[in-house]
Amino acid sequence: MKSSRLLPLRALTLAALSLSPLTPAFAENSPVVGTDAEKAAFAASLPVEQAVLTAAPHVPPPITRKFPARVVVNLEVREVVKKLADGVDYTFWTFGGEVPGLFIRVREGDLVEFHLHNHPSSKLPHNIDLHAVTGPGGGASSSFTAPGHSSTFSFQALNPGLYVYHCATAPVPIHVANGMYGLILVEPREGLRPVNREYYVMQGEFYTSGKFGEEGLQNFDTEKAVDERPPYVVFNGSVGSLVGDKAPVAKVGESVRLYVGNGGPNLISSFHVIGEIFDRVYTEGGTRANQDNVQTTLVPAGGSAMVEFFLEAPGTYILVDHSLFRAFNKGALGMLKVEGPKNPIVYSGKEVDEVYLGQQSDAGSQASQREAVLVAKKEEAIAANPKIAAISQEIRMERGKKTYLSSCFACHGQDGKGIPAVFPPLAASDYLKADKDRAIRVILKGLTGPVTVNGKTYNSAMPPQDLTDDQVADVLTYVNNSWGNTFGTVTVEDVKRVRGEK
Ligand code: HEC
Ligand SMILES: [Cu+2]
Repeated sequence: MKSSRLLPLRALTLAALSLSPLTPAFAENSPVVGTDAEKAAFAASLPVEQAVLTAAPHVPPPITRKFPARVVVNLEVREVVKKLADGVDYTFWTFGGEVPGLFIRVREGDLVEFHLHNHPSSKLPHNIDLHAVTGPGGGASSSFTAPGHSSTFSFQALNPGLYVYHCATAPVPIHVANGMYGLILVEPREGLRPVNREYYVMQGEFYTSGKFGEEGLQNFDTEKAVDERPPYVVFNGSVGSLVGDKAPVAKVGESVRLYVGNGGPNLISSFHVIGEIFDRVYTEGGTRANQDNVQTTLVPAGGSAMVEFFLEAPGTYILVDHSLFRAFNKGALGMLKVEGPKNPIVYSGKEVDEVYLGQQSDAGSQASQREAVLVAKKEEAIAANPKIAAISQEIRMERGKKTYLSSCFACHGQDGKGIPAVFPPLAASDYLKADKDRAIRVILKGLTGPVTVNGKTYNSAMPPQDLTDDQVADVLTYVNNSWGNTFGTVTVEDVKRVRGEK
């Protein structure tokens, strides 16, 4: 913190309050020491603004305000199952449903009114420790929030810089290891140097019970975490999050600033962009560009860096943790795609992604093809095994029943008998039995106009049902095989085919 801001300004503040509380001049000289009442008056004197929060790799727009505001941040904690890699799922604990958590951007001197919401579906309490906070715990104890509750606290962003925030609920390392971190940028009063593009990249490791690439929902492995042996080291929460279509883009002749964070919980990142040199680095996320012409910058666990570079030549630039097995074997690899005219003087042309990734991507695609064949074989084997088939059918029926009870039951009734003259029956329905595809269409698109079921005409309307392909297959399989119906199974492939119809 800056010592100049420690002067007690209470007298000045009170004088200003009684005058014109909204003048920016007053607000810039906000109180450093004050009572609750003075704090409330200070808060009331500031213009209020809702913070724009963005999911990586996006960054909220630069702040153009020349005076402080009361910035309201609403951040929701959610525990969600998401993709960690192709075929690999993980239960992430998140700030805003994303790993890393949503990017927060405020200005030096802002009063940040923080609302932390913990979604009712969460299993655990969570909180937030923002490294941008001056105060014990960085907000942690004020924001401890049980599932289905919200906490509010406020802090003044005294020090500009790029800060990590994270959950600090015990056991803290597990909350962080499950994805509970993100970045908050406190822009200096005078703003940052203007650039054409800004992106948000944050590294973190995941300690899965399975090896890298082992399919299915993975559990957290405490032993690997304690030993610092992560199967995954990734940017932005998953392998491939910044690759291919998802790669951030820029153009030749543009300047780029990357806000690089490292959630850890254990490893230090040797952040490097293959094919670029950082013109400027703000080491450790401080506000002074303290080094020019840097190849690789260290980003500590629980720390950050800002790097800026100008793009002279088109092509694909590869973002890595230069601890290279992490990049090529554990996922810490992203891309920046730069379009524009060739610049043969600066670079002759052969593209870096072919040089570096060619063999790997060939091997990768061969492996993918082989894998697809094997997965198909596995499915065949499963389908041919009557015992597994019977269990799968039972699972489908139970899932279908759940969907039925939440989506259909209100109209068609628990016993599928419907209501005479209003809702047609599904039990023993000749209409349902006659045409499987038509039944799928009814669910996807709804049904209106006269329809005859078991000799009786209904002329009403069924709204389209907003269900996934799986849910449609499950619910129709359930309906087709309940209440005495034996109308056969509906598969996901059936639903996909019908959904694809013109
Ligand atoms: C809001 C009430 C409503 C809901 C919810 C609803 N339906 Fe219907 N459904 C109807 C009505 C009304 C019709 C007849 C439409 C008409 O008269 O054209 C119908 C017709 C049908 C038919 C064709 C006629 C028959 O009896 O065989 C099927 C099959 C069907 N619904 C299945 C479902 C399934 C499965 C769900 C849940 C995923 C569902 N419906 C949800 C009201 C509903
Ligand atoms: Cu937590």
